[in-house]
Amino acid sequence: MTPSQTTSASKFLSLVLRHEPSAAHITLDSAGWVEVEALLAGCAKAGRALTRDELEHVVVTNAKKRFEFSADGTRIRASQGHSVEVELEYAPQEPPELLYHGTATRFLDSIREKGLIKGQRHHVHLAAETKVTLEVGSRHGKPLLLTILAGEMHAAGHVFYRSTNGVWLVEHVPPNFIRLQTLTGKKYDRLKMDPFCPIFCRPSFCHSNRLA
Ligand code: HQG
Repeated sequence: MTPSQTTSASKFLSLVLRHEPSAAHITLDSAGWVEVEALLAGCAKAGRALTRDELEHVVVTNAKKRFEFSADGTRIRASQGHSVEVELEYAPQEPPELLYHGTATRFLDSIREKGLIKGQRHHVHLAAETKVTLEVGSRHGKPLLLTILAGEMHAAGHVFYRSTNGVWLVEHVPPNFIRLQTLTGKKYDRLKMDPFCPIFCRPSFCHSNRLA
């Protein structure tokens, strides 16, 4: 498979396994799983034929590890990101002190008022690092990095889950647990060059930028 064929197949699988199983003539079980055989047959029927080897290639090479096989290899599901009703059955976990969320500046007023809400998805998605988080934000407009005081939230009783592919999931983030970092011009360029962001993600910086 060429890289563009792999990306195209991955996008179709995201659609089918997270949002619209009927696009490949399949149904998901209550935890989001489908038999691999049924998926391959459904993809063929939808004019998006894929061999088992190609499916494995898409799953293994996916940078965000969006899909997972069951232990016996007979079933497949998306690890997170669903809009269809599924219960992923992750166990609650204690999060690190700080987590990050990438969003766009145009959402800030609403986030200031309501906190982070899950919208169409089952959870608000948070990340343990900033680089991918910023890319996620830039899908929606001018990117904005929010630091989430996850340790404080957890201590206050909020329940966190971690998906198989390392995404932190939570029902809601109230505004008082969000710290703001504005990334424009030079700062943003510098951050892009340094994925570990040693300067702009210091807790002291984050804590000085209270959102509420
Ligand atoms: C924003 C990627 C207004 C929120 C990533 C985001 C992620 C608010 C947008 C996954 C708001 C929702 C999810 C409020 C939140 N008012 N806007 N109160 N609260 N928002 O696509 O987090 O590539 O549903 O900040 O890695 O962008 O799909 O969520 O900008 O894990 O595998 O509303 O997508 O993974 O957008 O992305 P989305 P997201 P994949």
